[in-house]
Amino acid sequence: MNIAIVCYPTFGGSGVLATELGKALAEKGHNIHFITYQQPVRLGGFHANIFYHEVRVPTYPLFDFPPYETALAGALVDVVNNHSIDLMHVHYAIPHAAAAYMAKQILAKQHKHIPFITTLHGTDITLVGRDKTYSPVVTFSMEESDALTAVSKNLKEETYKNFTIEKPIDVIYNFVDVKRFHKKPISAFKDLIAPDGEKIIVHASNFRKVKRVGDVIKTFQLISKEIPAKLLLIGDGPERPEIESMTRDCNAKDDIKFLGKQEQMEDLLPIADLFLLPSEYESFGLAALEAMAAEVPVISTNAGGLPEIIINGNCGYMSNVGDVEDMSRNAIKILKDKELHAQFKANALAQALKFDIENIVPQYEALYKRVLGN
Ligand code: GMT
Repeated sequence: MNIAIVCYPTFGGSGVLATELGKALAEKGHNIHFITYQQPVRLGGFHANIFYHEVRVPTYPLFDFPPYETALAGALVDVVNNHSIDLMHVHYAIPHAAAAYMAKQILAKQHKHIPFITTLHGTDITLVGRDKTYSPVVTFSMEESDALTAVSKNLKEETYKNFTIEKPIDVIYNFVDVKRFHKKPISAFKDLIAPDGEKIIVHASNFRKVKRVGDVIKTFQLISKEIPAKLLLIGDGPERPEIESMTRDCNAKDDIKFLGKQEQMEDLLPIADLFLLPSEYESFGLAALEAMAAEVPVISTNAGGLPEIIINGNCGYMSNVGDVEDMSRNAIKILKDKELHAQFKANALAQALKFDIENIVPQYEALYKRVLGN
């Protein structure tokens, strides 16, 4: 199949998932055309079946806001016409689903019937998509999608709760390429971070409010009172200055390192002993799944779709949002008990395997065939 994929090219989970899906489909022989405003971060090197089309947004002095959605719809029409695209798959509803709808209508006038699939990822539904300004367009473009998918059962429920739509939603869970993450830790790197054998705790996110990174620092402070530990914070985003200043004022400041945005998560995660994800909401929690694939137990909240991914008391523990005492107690329990830690690590890997790329990508291929009527 020739498939056009639209996503955010940045470090967010939806862009990561869309890029990994495109790469996996290309490996299976499909031709994948990424249409984004910059090269997706996880795209990596050359692949004969992968094409990248940059959306250019011409500006004009009249435009206070360059019309990205119009530029994207135009780019979709161009790519479909010139590369015999069979279907469009857009990730994150805003504004991608509306642009795909527009492209579909333009192509229909040219007697080309090209379906589009919208994959809902999380904040496009639970936060920004619910905004009164966006909601009518999101509702319409979800309803007009030829198929609609959500990355967890929880996100499907949230969609029906927040929007008046009739459209059936297929749940296709996010996935991870377990082989890529299940590596031996790089010992020189581990020694550099934790020279005296301290436990290594990792958090990775886009540092938005919904991630509650402040709770990572609070939980870590409580942990480090009991166990020598180091905290690695991976990622960047609007809350980072606030978190940096909170860190400067805390006792454990010398044990906390900000690594910024990192592409090679598969090299970093294996050195971790524990992954912290205290989010207010996660539709899925792809970062936690990648940690589990690297055999790292997860301490998280029980919000959104996280209970669909993490088995409480088996490969991690889940607490109520904001309960940093409980999160630190659970973390200490795992880190202090060598046998329990080893068991949780093995369980994390076993659980990640359920979401392995090999189990999930065929579900997208089956959906594509269904939408194309094959
Ligand atoms: O908030 C983020 O992490 C970014 C956001 C995105 O769409 O880029 O992530 C959402 O999609 C991910 C991939 O499906 C999910 O794993 C995240 O849980 C989800 N984030 C939220 O629901 C807050």
